Amino acid sequence: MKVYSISELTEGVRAGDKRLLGKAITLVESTAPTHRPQAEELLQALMHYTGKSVRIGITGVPGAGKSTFIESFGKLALQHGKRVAVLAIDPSSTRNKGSILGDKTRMEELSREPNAFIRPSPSSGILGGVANATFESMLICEAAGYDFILIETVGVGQSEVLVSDMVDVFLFLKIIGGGDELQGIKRGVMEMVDLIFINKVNDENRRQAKNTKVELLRALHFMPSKEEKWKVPVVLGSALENEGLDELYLKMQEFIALKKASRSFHHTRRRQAEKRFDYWVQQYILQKTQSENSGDIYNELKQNAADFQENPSSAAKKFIDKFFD
Ligand SMILES: Nc1nc2c(ncn2[C@@H]2O[C@H](COP(=O)(O)OP(=O)(O)OP(=O)(O)O)[C@@H](O)[C@H]2O)c(=O)[nH]1
Ligand SMILES: [Mg+2]
Repeated sequence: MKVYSISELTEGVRAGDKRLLGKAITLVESTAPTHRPQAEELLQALMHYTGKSVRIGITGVPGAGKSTFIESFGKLALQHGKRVAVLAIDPSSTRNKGSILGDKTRMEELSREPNAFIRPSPSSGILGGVANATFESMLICEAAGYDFILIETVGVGQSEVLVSDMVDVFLFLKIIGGGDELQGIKRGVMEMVDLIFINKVNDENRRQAKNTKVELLRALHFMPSKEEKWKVPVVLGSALENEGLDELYLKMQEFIALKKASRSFHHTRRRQAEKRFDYWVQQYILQKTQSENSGDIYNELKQNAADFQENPSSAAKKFIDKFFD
């Protein structure tokens, strides 16, 4: 297998070469510490070309239709002359029974489009790690000139928080009926969301969908608004039948325009970058503290904690004090 230099990867990404784009993403996804310096070099080289896309997070319970939605919405965006990249976060390892395969077929048409790029979720790593890899993959896609980055996440556990911390627009895909309560109009999600799409609406359930919309709007009314002057819209439609997507597209454009005008678009990104910085400070401190020259004392104190001889936080404090001495 050919090993590419960073300048080859950088140029490939900038030229929109999908194969090299894929390689570049593989590099930042790597959990091997030896790959990290190259990843840093690549990200730094691409830095000036990032930031120009709109980053869109899509959440919803398994089966809500996120992938189908992305396929339809992505094609719509292409019609509007946009280039579209799709990334996925799937933090639950129990769910790897073919969701990638499924997504490939579900986004089949989109994946064949020259102006679209689809990357399945990284399959391993801890929660923060996966999310971080997605963040960096997103930057690389931006440098490759994609206008929209769509991030699919499963609406379970922490993943929504992680995604909402890296996007400009957060979309909640909801389905009516069938264990609706389970998909929890979780308060947390409602506070994060910018747009809601009720999916799989058809003639039989339209009335029910409208009721759900009223309920959602009522619930939203009592939520603190994330964006001043923005009332979270609830759009009815069907990703499969291509219904309601034009309306959603317009609402999204409206939201982005508003966010840009109020400067919150910029400010949110600044806050997100600060969080990434803190994340990496922790990562690198951890890495350094585990490096060979501090390894003994690190292992010794960790052992003490494991043996219940020292309180874990006290042992950690002792280690850090020694380390930064
Ligand atoms: N009738 C109908 N079916 C839909 C619609 N959208 C999606 N589906 C179907 O719902 C099923 C699940 O769709 P996906 O797009 O895979 O859902 P997902 O949210 O990506 O699922 P996970 O990735 O597994 O969490 C598929 O069989 C779709 O064909 C819709 O608007 N109407
Ligand atoms: Mg999916």
